[in-house]
This record gives sequence, C-alpha cells and structure tokens, in this order.
Amino acid sequence: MKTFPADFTWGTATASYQIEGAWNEGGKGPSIWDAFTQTPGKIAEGHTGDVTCDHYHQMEQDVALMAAMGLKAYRFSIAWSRILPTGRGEVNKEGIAFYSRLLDELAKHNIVPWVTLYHWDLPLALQLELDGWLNPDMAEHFANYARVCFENFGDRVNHWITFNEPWVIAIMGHSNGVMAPGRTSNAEPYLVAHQLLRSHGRAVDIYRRDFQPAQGGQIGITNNCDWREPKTDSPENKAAAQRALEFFLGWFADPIYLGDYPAVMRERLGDRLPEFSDEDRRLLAGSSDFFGLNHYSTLYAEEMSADQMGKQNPYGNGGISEDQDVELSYDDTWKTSSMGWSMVPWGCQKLLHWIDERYDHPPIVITENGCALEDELVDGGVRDPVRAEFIQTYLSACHDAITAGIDLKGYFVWTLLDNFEWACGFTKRFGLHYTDFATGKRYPKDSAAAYAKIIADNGVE
Ligand code: GBH
Repeated sequence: MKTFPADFTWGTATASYQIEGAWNEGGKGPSIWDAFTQTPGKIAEGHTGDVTCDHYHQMEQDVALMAAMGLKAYRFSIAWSRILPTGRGEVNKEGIAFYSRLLDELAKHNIVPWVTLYHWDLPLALQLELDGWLNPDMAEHFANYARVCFENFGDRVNHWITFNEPWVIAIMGHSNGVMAPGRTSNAEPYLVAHQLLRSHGRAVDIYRRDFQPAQGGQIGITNNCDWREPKTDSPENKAAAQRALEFFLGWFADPIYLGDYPAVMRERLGDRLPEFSDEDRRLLAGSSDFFGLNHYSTLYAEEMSADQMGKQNPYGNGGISEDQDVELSYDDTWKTSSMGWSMVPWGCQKLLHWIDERYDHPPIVITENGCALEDELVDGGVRDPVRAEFIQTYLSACHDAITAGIDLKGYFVWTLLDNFEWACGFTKRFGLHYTDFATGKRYPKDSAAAYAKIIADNGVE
C-alpha cells in the first residue's frame, strides 16, 4: 500500500454550467455558454446545458452521493450570472441562497468546499457590452463579483480558486473557437490571458486585504497543463518540449511565481504579448497560496519541420502552435480515453517535478484529473475498470512524486457525475456516477466504489 499524508485532500470536482441546469430560473441571467449552446452548430448533437444534471434541483441528493463515497472535499464553481445576473449591479438573493444551502449541506457531511469563482460561464451582458475578457475593465468587474462571494460565503469557504484554466478560455475560447465565446484569432488569446491574470491579481488582493485576516482561508488559481515529452533526445526536441510547456503553463504561472511571461514568449511574440504595469506586477507576485493543477494527458513534442508550418493543427489552431514552433504527436502504445487523450501516469509525475523545480517547491493541488469512457448502464450499474485503473495509476505516480519530495496536498477526480461536456455535449462521460439524462437519475459506477476505497485506505495499492 502506498499511503498518503494524513491530511491529504481527497475530492471530486464539478462546474456550474456543466451540472446545474435551471439556466433561466432563480433569477439567473444568461451566460455566454447559454448563448453559445443555443447557437446551432456549436455543440455535438445540438445539446445544451439548459437542464443537464439538474443539480440546481437535486443538490441534496448529489451531496449524499459525495458523503457515500467518504469524500473529504468537493470543488464546485459559482455561476457569476446567478449572483449578478448582468455581471454587475444588483445582487440576486436567490443565487446567494442556492450556494448558501449547498455550503450548509456540505458542512453537515463534513465535506470541505473548494470554490471556483469562474469556470467559463461569463454573464452574457459583459460579453455583449464590453467584449468580455478583451476589455481591461473586466478586472474591476471580476473583483467586485469576487468581493460579493467573499462577503456572502467566506464564513464557510476556506479554499478559493479565482479562475479555472485560463489557457482554455484564451485558446479554446479565442483561438480555435471550440468554446464560448467562440472567437478565432491569433492575437486575442494573448490579450485575453493578460486580462485574466490582471483580474486574478485584483481578486486576490481584495481577499488578502479585506477577508483573509479574519476568515483565514487560502486563495489561488487553477491552471491546466498536459505533459510534453521530447520526441527524441536531440537538443532541438528537448528545447521544443520545454518551449511547449512554457507556452502552456509558464504563460500563466510565470507572471505569478517569476514576475513576467516566459522569456521565450517575449522573444517569439514581440508586441503581441502585453506588458504588465508596475501595479499589475505587484498584485500578481506571489498571488497564489497553492498551485492548482488540472492534468489529463501527455503528448510528444518536437521541433516543427518547415514543411509542417501552416499545416499543423493539433487542437484546431495552427497559429498558436507555429508561435511555439512545436509539433505534437501520440505514441501508438499509449492507451487513450474516449476523448482521444492519452493515459500516461508518468507524464503526470514528470509534470509535478517540472512545476516543483521551476516554481521553487510550491504546495500543489491536483484540482482535476480523470477520463471519459464509453460507459454503459447495465442492471443499474456500470463496470468501468479502466477508470478505476486510471485513477489508481495516476495516484500511484503522484505518490512516487510525494516520496521524492513534491509537496502535493490533494487530488480531485474530474468528475462527480456525468455532465454536460462542453462542445461534446452529453456524448462524453467522465463521471464516477452515471447520469441518465432522460430521467435525471444517477447510478454509482464501479469506479465510485474504487475511489471510496482509496479514500478509506488513504492510499493506493
Ligand atoms: C477540463 O478541461 C475542464 O476544466 C472541465 O470543465 C472539463 O469537463 C474537463 O476538463 C474534461 O474535458 O491534446 O491530447 O494534449 C480540460 C482541458 C485541455 C485537457 C486540452 C486536455 C488536450 C489533450 N483540456 N487537453 S491533448
């Protein structure tokens, strides 16, 4: 048995738009995801999050599912447009009441809340009126929204995450347009990323000055990064893998931990990469109490060959990969999930070491890890040994990292229950519980029991 530290955090994660439904109930305003999914052609099979898991009405049962697994922690996000229907102005009391009830329900079961302020569902009004994250005023609006959350929930929340995966917002929202707001540009991702970082810095500053002294919680940001392994040992390919990681994770973590964007980004992007003001820099420095990491997969990286320039399109955007001059590829021996993502536990371990070294040994929390499979409901259950093995092998790699001195504090499975998987709609299932979207019923998969055992044992075989 590989035993974890006694205070290790075991959790699962979800996001408001993916599970809540009730898109136009309880005083909620529309978000960019409501608008995006209701636009024909954007989502697989025309699915929307209008109802999805109907968690808004089934919240108590969902907390009971968590309690049944013995979860120590639950990571969820707040829908900004439930709290402030147009993103600013009047607070919607019904929205406050919903998350208050959720927090009280979690407390009853001794489940510690980890709250994400922004998991992609921007109030639509801010997109239409201000151009969303392209607008420098967003830092002020985000900070005001964050303050409302700290004021109303901070008595019961000690773990805050400002943003989930700014990389996805920048790249998939503004480069390849797969996600809301569905823009395609080679310039906007860098501008959007800049405003997201500034907004994070503002919110953290408010928390630290006005709330942290009395409430005593922690605040940080969650970035996503998939591992990039040099395709060969050549110096060119090693440099390409390193560059890929700096363009991926360094883009967002360097300004917080090292004071500016990676030098390699400055060299290659020139004036497409904005400068931080002195104040931005001051607010960003050391602005994360923990290193939140979402990790899913691994790819090989190599220097892009001249004949590939303009043709590479690994995630739908040639421009961004050409900015990096990196070509990505799979290894045929790797198992893949139904998303087509590789299952490579050692990639997770190498990434933890990369973070540990580059950012001087920060406390790390894996705020998402999991896989989608072709799950089928048979006799009220789901046999998903591959998911159980995925979790077990990734945790085993995490344990090796801890043994080697990495300060890993917690692990959250993505996700509690099958839900609205963004552009894939309901065609991909990541849950520990199976959701029958026709009836709204949930069924524990075998992996839920496997994860419950890991939690009870505080370790993996
Ligand atoms: C997360 O994003 C989200 O936070 C969550 O809402 C979502 O439901 C969940 O993952 C599952 O999708 O090209 O093979 O290197 C995931 C971010 C970015 C992870 C792209 C996988 C590509 C893999 N993803 N990355 S690969």
